[in-house]
Amino acid sequence: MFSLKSNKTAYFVGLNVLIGVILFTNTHYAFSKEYVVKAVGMKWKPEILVINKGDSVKFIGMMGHDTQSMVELSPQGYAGWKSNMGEEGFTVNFDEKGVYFHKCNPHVNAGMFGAILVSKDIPQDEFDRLSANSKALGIGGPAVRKIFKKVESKINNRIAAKVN
Ligand SMILES: [Cu+2]
Repeated sequence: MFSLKSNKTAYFVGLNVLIGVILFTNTHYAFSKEYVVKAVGMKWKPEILVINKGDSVKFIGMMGHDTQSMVELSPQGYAGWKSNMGEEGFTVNFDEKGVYFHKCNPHVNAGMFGAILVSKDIPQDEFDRLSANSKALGIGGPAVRKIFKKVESKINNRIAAKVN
């Protein structure tokens, strides 16, 4: 009798822990959003996307396109991504804040670049590093710098720095 009751207690404690883990896991996913970037003609729509840490981005409309992150215009040490040509629904998870530029390899000459901002809080020194790298770009440089100007206008602390 005693051992049966004890087993029941252990069972309920175990069940509660399990439910707790499930709720915690679901809560994590409930706050993460999936965004879409679509290849339209030789442009990415939206060209600049602002998301939060933990969100993901899915690339669609990929027939005749690919997507690759730009190492020199991503956070330092970021491993990067590269889809296959025409890979529909290629998805990237963003776990670190920062600015991530991406390109479509067949259309770099047409200026098919985009930027994903994971949070608008980009430290000034990181902004300066990216700015210097954008100026050093060869092919696609002018197109990237045009997008970089728009990125600058979206960053919180950059605007604050200008006001001061
Ligand atoms: Cu393309």
